[in-house]
Amino acid sequence: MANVSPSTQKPGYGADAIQVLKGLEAVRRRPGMYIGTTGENGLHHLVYEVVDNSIDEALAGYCDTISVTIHQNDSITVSDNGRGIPVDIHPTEKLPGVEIALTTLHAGGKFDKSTYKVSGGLHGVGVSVVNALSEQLEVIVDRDGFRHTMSFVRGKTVSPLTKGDKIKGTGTTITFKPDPEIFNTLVYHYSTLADRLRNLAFLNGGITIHLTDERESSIHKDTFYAKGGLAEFVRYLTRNKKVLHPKPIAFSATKDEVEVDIAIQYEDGYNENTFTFVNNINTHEGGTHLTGFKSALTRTFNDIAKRTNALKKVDFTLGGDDIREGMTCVMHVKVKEPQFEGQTKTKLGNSEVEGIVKQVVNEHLGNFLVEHPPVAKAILEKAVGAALAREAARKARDLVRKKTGLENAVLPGKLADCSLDDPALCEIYLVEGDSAGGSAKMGRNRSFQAILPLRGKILNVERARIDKILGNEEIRSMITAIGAGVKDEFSLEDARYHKIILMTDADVDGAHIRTLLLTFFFRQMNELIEEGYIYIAQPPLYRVAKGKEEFYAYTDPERDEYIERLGGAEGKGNIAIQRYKGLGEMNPDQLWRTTMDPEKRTIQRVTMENAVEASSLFDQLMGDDVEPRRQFIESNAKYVSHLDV
Ligand code: 0RA
Repeated sequence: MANVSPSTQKPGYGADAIQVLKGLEAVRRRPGMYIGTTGENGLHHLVYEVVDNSIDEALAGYCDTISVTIHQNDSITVSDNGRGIPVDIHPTEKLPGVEIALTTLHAGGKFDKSTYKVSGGLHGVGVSVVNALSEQLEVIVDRDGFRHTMSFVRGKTVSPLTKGDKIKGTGTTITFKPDPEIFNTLVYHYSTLADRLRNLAFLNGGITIHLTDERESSIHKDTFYAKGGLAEFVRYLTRNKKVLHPKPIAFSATKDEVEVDIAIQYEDGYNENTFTFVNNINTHEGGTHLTGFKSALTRTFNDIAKRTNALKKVDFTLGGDDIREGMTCVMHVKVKEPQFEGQTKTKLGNSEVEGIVKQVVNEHLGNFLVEHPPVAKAILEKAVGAALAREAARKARDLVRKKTGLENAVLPGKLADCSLDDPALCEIYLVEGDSAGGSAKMGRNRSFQAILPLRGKILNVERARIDKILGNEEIRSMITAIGAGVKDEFSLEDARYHKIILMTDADVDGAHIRTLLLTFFFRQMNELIEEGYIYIAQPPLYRVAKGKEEFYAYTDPERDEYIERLGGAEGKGNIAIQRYKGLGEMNPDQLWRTTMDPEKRTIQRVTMENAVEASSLFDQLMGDDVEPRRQFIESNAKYVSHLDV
């Protein structure tokens, strides 16, 4: 439009009208100032801007249906069944209301100061901006018994308001075609519009919003409607999740003219999803409403926890993150004069809102939880679990930190470390029992072999919370010795050994301990298994000897073979057969020769062919059912594949 001087445009227009044209020209010159970008976002923003006006009309109580249509030529129609934009001549502007609305920046308040604009789009610019950035725009107003039409080209009136046929209903229909001189794309994404309109339907319960796409040969349409508003919103967002309580927690209140709407749904996952809106605008960057919500949520749950003694298991208060684990929340706040701040102007700045949201949450959430003890209990249990896990993660981090700091000082006392410090050359034997541990310490090659004796049965990590796992002495020793941390803090590069060899007795107890250790590594240091760092030692089951000749047998057939080789059956010809019930029955030299000497030993590398299946298998095996566990212990070869080293 830069080719036409506004002042020569339309003779007869007053000074105000000239101002108007200058205003819209400014929009065309710097569209980014008004709609952010001239790319996809800006293009879609045009639709939101128009729809927001209809939403305002709906919120004022005069409209319940809005339709959006994407046409084949990339134009968009937005229509509503509201009162219709006023068509009478404005007393001071001397122009029809609808013309002012479409040609004046921030026109909304100019002729209707009493209605407060709740919606109004991201930049609150109004439909005149859409008009300025459209190659063509046509408005139809059904009002006062007649259909009125008017059209514009790039913001300029090309056909003045015309009163047409008699009509019964009321409403406004705006059709616009985004200007290709302005936008570098004209292609609307159905799903982008659908997401926004769905949000609007959820945020403004009771409004029916239709979306139709005429561009495809088969017309695509959706209708969005939510009677229950935000409660339905969170239910929709958690539709594929396992929820902790059947009905969302939802409440609304108005304080000092600030309207607060909140719905909360907990599910059994570990993520937090909080969406906040102010006057229908998604406040991605948060702000005072979110701050108020978070602090009140934390306080309310801690209060309830204290009152119901839910924290007896933990000696600390629940943190905000703990309470928000598995939470999906939508908050919608309506503020008369919102101040938007931040990089993308999506952060609420109004300081008074923080206290208001806090009060509303304290009161309503507090009451809800008191009135619904099972819901409170389920959420608190989840939060306590999260708190314990967080504490455990901290402990694990400390362990790693200590290790990198004063290494020798904090290595477990029971560890007999090796002298080399290249992890690729080093191995650690985790040995069942102190006596076998003692033999292993004496029999080893101390340059590259470390020994950590483990006393008795280690904790079943499958059935314990992370804090308990890390509170276990034997487990802590292992973590410290290995030096790579656990879970999220695990880092393979910090592993002090590239071979971690489990050495347990060849009996049921030994098999059980081995399973417990494998479960621990699987859950807490999975990468060690994935990278093939975990091995199982193969101590012999028998010693077959005659005079100075001796053989170690690892299986029954092997034993029989050696017996035969030495000339006969047991008892004949002074053949001595010893069955090892435990590692402790071997002296250090025997243990070295049979089980630890890399030249002679056989060790099995533990592999996980399918971690997901392995996970559920561990779950079954280490769970409460005794039978599968017994079977597993008898044949846990499933987990290991043979590897000669
Ligand atoms: C100002 C005053 C009145 C209605 C509207 C604006 C209005 C604007 C839009 C934009 C899209 N749809 C709309 N519907 C209504 C009402 C004035 C009156 O009737 O008293």
